Amino acid sequence: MSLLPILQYPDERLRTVAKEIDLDNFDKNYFQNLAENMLETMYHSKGVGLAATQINVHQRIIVIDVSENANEPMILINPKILEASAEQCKEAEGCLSVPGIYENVERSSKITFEYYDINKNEIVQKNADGLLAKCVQHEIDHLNGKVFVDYLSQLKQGRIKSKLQKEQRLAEKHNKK
Ligand code: GNR
Ligand code: NI
Repeated sequence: MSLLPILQYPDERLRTVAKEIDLDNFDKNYFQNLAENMLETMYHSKGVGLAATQINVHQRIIVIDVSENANEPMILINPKILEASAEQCKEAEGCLSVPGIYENVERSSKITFEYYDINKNEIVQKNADGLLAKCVQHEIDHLNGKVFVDYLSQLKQGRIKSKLQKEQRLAEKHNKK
């Protein structure tokens, strides 16, 4: 297992739209290994989700664990939202690609989604609300090249960009010495 580096906003590679994974030529070992490394990276960073986009792999796979004890990992291949409630809820979100920033984002409060389950070898359908619903929407956004910051005002986006670029320059300088 290995920790993978996470792309940091405003890295343009976060804008890449991920490719559908071909289930007819499915390399189970490759994706099992990738998912395990993604989970290790997510748990290490205390996140509840991670999309492949964030580790610069542009295929439609995400991992999620919203359980209390961080012991219920989910691996979702080709996740798709089938239904999203008109009812919205507005709550603070964070992102491992946007460290230290927490802002309110409006999302559908309930969703129906489907994905290919790597263990069951079949497509499964689920309903979700609460944190899981938010997380699935947040991760699928990543696969579509979208980051939660995109929902904020231009003013806030600009401030967040400057703050993170400044932090990244400082970290780079430090790493060289
Ligand atoms: O760890 C995370 N917490 C979180 C909180 C509210 C809504 C979405 C998330 S996902 C985020 C991890 C992450 O960046 N996933 O892409
Ligand atoms: Ni994120």
